[in-house]
Amino acid sequence: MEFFAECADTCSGKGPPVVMGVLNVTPDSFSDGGVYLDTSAAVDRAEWMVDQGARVVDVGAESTRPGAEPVSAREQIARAVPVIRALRRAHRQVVISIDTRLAAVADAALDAGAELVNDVSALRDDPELGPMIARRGAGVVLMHMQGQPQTMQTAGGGPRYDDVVAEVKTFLAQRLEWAESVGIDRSRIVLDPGLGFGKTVQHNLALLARLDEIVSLGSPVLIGASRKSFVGQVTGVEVPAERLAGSLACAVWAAVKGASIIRVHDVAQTIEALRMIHGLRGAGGHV
Ligand code: HH2
Repeated sequence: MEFFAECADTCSGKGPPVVMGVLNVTPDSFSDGGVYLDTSAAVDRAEWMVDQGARVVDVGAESTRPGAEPVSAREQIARAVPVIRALRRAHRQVVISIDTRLAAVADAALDAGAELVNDVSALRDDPELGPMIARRGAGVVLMHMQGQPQTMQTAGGGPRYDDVVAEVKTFLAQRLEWAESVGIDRSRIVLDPGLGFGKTVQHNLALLARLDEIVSLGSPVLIGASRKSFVGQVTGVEVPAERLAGSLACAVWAAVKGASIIRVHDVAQTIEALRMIHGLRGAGGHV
């Protein structure tokens, strides 16, 4: 089935959410920085995630963790494009997403075989990116972020909202409208509240707790909670790679609340948990 039709199905509860595997080809990502910087290690990791059932592989060549420095387009292309090209050659079915805020990087990634652009700035950082995605008929993830990665957790004494869920919802509705106005087909737009991006632990928890309010916008919603620091703070697990149980709890919760795509580092375990939830739903379970 075509990927975006699949996402629409998960929106209506017909299928379990799709799993997006994280592939960071960076030296400094918060949980796996430096591990997949080498192209062949990255391709092996991507193939492994596809074998485990990842429907999407999200290739990122710039860390957006709090405090991260921007990476030039040239460097992002050098890191990501060989991996995308090799993965596309090996797997025809997998959807490849490029995690970038820059049009030049997205353009090169689409040439190499990507079809989805995951932009944590929701098309605000590079004015060329939206029109380019429209021209090429690609899909886009529009994510909410307060501030910029370098300072988003610290500027002005820390993240602040009157009602985080209402404000994120309004922002996403406005960016959705803007993306459509530059010619991106609505059926190819995914929304993401951006857990951990300019948010305190309480803000992240509120967004998950009231996720149905974001889902009510009617577009597929992506949730990326995997291994994030708010999961560590709630569960008391310090090491990111050891935050599996908390990450699974978030994935299951997001599925129950109507998320369509779950972005994770631990693909096999997440798929297992989501299948269980889907089975319970099919048997008439209500949460
Ligand atoms: N989270 C991260 C990066 N990109 N994109 C979307 N749409 N949603 C997210 O929640 C999201 C994202 C951060 O996670 P990770 O890629 O593991 O870390 P880093 O940014 O340090 O590379």
